[in-house]
Amino acid sequence: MERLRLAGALLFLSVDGCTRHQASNVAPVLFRGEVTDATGDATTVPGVPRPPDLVQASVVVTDESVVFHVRFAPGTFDSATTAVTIQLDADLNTTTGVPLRGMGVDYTVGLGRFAGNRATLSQASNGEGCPRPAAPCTYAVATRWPVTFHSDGVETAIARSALHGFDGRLNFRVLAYVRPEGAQFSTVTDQLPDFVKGPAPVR
Ligand SMILES: [Ca+2]
Ligand SMILES: [Ca+2]
Repeated sequence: MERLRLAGALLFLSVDGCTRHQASNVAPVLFRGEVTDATGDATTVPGVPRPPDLVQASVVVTDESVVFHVRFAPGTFDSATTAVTIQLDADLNTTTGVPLRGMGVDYTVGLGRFAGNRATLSQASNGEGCPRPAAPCTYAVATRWPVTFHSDGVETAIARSALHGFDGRLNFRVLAYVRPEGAQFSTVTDQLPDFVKGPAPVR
């Protein structure tokens, strides 16, 4: 038993050492934010046995990049059917961007269904329904970025320079959607943080 415990400790040290070694090769983290959400609180959707259930999201900002990582409860994420939108108030100014629940959303990051095998970075836009000087009410795809899918989630790295008016701090909220076969519209199944809470900070 003691030997097993020791082996476990050595394994832990070795993994930890590896992590530190890797970390020393990448740009230092300047700002970060991480939020968790309850498991089992996804909205029930007819025809969808296991609706997308968000459990964690993190944003890590370095000099060069902004890395987004979104995780789901086991068995509730399918990159072919789950759509993810990350709303960003990138200038921490509620009067710029699309006004939404305590944020002025300047950008959205789209992942999964609708975005395909890339992440889409879309910018708040004055569409036909909201000509200037009204506040923007829609988004236009600006750039696309590599994405990595895991069995329980998805991550992407976006160049920091792609976000204008961004000093490294932001507020964000993650929405997960699913569209049942034959349905006309997607349904939001979970939000992180929940709508009753404020957006998540990256500081
Ligand atoms: Ca959840
Ligand atoms: Ca804003």
